Amino acid sequence: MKILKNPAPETWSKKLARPVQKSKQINKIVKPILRKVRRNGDKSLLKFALEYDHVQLEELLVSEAEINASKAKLSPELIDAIQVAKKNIERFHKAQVSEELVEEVMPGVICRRKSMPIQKVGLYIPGGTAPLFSTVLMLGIPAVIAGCKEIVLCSPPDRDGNIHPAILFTANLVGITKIVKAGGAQAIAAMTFGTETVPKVDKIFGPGNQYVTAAKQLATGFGVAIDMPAGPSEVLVYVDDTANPAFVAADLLSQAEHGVDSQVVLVCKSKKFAKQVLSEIEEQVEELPRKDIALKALKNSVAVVMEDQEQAIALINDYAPEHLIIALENEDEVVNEIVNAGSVFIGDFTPESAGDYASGTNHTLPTYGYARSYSGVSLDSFIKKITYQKITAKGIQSLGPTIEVMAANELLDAHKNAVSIRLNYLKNNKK
Ligand code: HSO
Ligand code: ZN
Repeated sequence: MKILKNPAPETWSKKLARPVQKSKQINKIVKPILRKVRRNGDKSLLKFALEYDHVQLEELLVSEAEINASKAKLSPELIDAIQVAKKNIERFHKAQVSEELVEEVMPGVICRRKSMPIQKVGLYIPGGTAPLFSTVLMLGIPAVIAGCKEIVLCSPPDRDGNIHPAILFTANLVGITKIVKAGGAQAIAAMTFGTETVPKVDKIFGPGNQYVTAAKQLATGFGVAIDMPAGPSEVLVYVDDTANPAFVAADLLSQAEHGVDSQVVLVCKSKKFAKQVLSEIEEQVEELPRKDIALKALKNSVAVVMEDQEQAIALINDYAPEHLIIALENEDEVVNEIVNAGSVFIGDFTPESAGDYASGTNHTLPTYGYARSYSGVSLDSFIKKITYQKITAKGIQSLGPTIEVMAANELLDAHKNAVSIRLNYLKNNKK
C-alpha cells in the first residue's frame, strides 16, 4: 500500500483508479451461455452444472427435504446470529415502508402515488470460496416485506450437488421456497428468459463474479431490470490521529479479504498515523486465512495523507466509496459534508462488518464510483410506484383551458380535443 501526501485534485482519479475490468473478453464467453439457456432451458442448466460446477445433478430445484435438513448442519450459535441479524434487517427495512400519497392539487384534481411490489424477482447468491448467506438476508428480507409475488433464488451447487446449508436455512427462514441449483452466467440467463424450472423474472439482484456481472448487464437488453451495475467491493476510511490504528487496519483488511480486485483507501491527517496503520496491517494480515487475497487487494490500494480537511472531503466525494468509515474528533460535522457514498459508518466503534451482517442497513451497495448516482439496495429496490389521478367535472373545467393551450402550442390537436370535447359536453349538458 503506497502512501501519497497531499495529492493534487487533478491526480486523484488516476492515483485512486479502481482495477479495470476486461468486459469484452468476458462477454464473448457469456453471450453464448445466454443463448444456450434461452434455447434449451433446464437441459443447458444441467449441462453447465456438469461443465462448471463438476456435478451431474438429478434435480435443479432444491427439495423440501434438503431445506429441512439444513438446520441440523448449522451450529446453534450461527442459527442465533442469523436470527438476530434478521430481526435488525427486518426492522430497518420495514421502517422504509411508505404511506400512499394523496394530493388534491386543484379542486377536483386528485393525484395519488402508491407503491407496488415488483411481481417477480430473482436473487443470485454466489457459492465458491465464501458462501454469502448474509446476502440472502439482505435481498430476501426486503423482497418479502415489499410483497413480491414470486421470489426465486439461484446459487451454484458444490461438487456433491448441494447448496451450502447456511444459504438454504437462511432462505427458508426469510420465506423463500424456490431455490435453484444454478450458478454463474447460466443462472442469470435462466432468470432472464425462464426455463422449465426457473421463472422468468422482472428484476435480478445479487453480487457475483465478472461472468455474473456481465450476464446481468446483458439481461437489461432483454427487458429485465437489475439492482445496480457491480464492480469489486471497496472501503474508504477517513480518520484523524485520535483514531485507533489497529481498528483502522482491521477495517481495511475486512474489505481487502473479499477479492483480489477489491480496493481499500485510507485517508488520514499525518504520515505518522498512516505508517502506524500500515504496520498494523502487516501484523494482522499474517493471521488471516485469506491472506493471499488480502495482500493482492492491498496492491490496488493507497493511503492518502491529506492535511487539509476540505480537500479530504472533496477527495472522498470525488471517489464516491461504496463503504465510508469516518472516525474523527469532529466526525458529525464531516459526515454532513459527504454527498457521494454507498453507506457511511460513523465513529470508532462502527466497523463495516456491522453493516455487512447484522446492524440493519443493507450491504448491497454501489461500487466503482456508482455511489454518485445510485443508492444501495433497500425496500425501494423491490417496489415501483404507480401514480393515479381522478378529475371531476369541476376539475376538468378549471384545468382544461391550461391543457388546451399547452397542447395547441405543441401542435398536438388530438390532445387538445380530448379536453375540448369534454368541456363542450359539460357546457351543453348544464343542469
Ligand atoms: N462487504 C460486502 C458484503 C459482505 N461482507 C457479505 C461479508 N459478507 C459487500 O458490500
Ligand atoms: Zn464484507
